[in-house]
Amino acid sequence: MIIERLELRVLRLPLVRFFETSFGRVHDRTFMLVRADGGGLSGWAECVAADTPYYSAETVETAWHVTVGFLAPLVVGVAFPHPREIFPALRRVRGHHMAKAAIEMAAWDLFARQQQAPLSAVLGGVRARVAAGVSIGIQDSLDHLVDRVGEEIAAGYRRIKIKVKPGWDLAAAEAVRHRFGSVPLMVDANAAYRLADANHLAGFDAFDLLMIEQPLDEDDISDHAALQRRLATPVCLDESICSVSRGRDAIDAGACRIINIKPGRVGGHGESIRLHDLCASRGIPVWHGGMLESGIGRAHNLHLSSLPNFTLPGDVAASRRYYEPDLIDPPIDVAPDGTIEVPAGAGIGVHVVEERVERATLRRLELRAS
Ligand code: OSB
Ligand code: MG
Repeated sequence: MIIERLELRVLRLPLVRFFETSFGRVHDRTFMLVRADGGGLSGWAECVAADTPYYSAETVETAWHVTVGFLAPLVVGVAFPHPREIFPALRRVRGHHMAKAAIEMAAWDLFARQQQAPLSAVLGGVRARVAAGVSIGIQDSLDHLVDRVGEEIAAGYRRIKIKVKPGWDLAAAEAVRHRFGSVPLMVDANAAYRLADANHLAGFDAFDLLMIEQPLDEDDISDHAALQRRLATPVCLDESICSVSRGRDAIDAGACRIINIKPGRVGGHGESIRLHDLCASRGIPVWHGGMLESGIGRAHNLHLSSLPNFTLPGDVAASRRYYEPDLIDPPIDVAPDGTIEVPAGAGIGVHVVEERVERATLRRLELRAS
């Protein structure tokens, strides 16, 4: 395959509802969108870097800078036998996995469309529907939180995740447990704690949680291992798993019992498959994370979630929870049984509404082989 032309855009979409994590509240999402053209077809993907360096060091601006200056020249006009060859070809550029993933994933979509196959089939997926969970942000009060959780359970979601931070943690988990009994529940701290908080975090053990996600800093693999030894609740890592080899180190160290896979964080679909396979071989269940994606990134996530070791419900929810309208038509929806269909058409299998893309665009650039 050859990417003859790459189109980059920066888009801004308002969120249906604000989303708050331990690092702050957001009301909209600014992100880079990539379109890769080749052989008369187009592949699409979005870069999950945000406009702030709070979840990860990468931002929209670093992704734009690195893509335009360093990544695009390594891929545009270059023949690749398969999209899995792209990530290794970008090795000269250190880090910047979210920027690399956006190009790589657009290439996978283009490749699958050229094969006239759904992306899931090309990735090695085995499921036509995937189990959906939701991630519920920090709310203004525990009453609001309980109301929000109730709405999502009524919509059919199979697992509830609530965001926590110091000052909004044990009482939030307790309120949800108390009101909704045995609902599958987990918490995500987005690195808001220190190992010195281990006794406090052990308080979560009283609530029979599926897992606690990323309690400590991204770099703290050995601290996570020490924390896991003190908790009955399984630790799941998100931010820390910034590459396949970091995933292997975390498993070897006993830093987690579960891993959240986000293709943007590890460098795309090829690296996600390698991480998925590694986890399967080590008996570590995985689930698919979310980054408030538009329908384009969301569709990619559904295809990847159809791989066999995604045995836990992911943060792959209906588009209407995030953007209305979304960039795609029809939107992605959840069935009353809490599953979402993996789109069956070629590539990511969703229709991108180009007028909506155009309307949300803040900046645009076209790159061709020189
Ligand atoms: O930590 O999983 C996270 C959103 C933005 C950045 C980080 C995270 C999240 C979510 C939301 O939890 C998942 C989603 O609904 O897309
Ligand atoms: Mg997380």
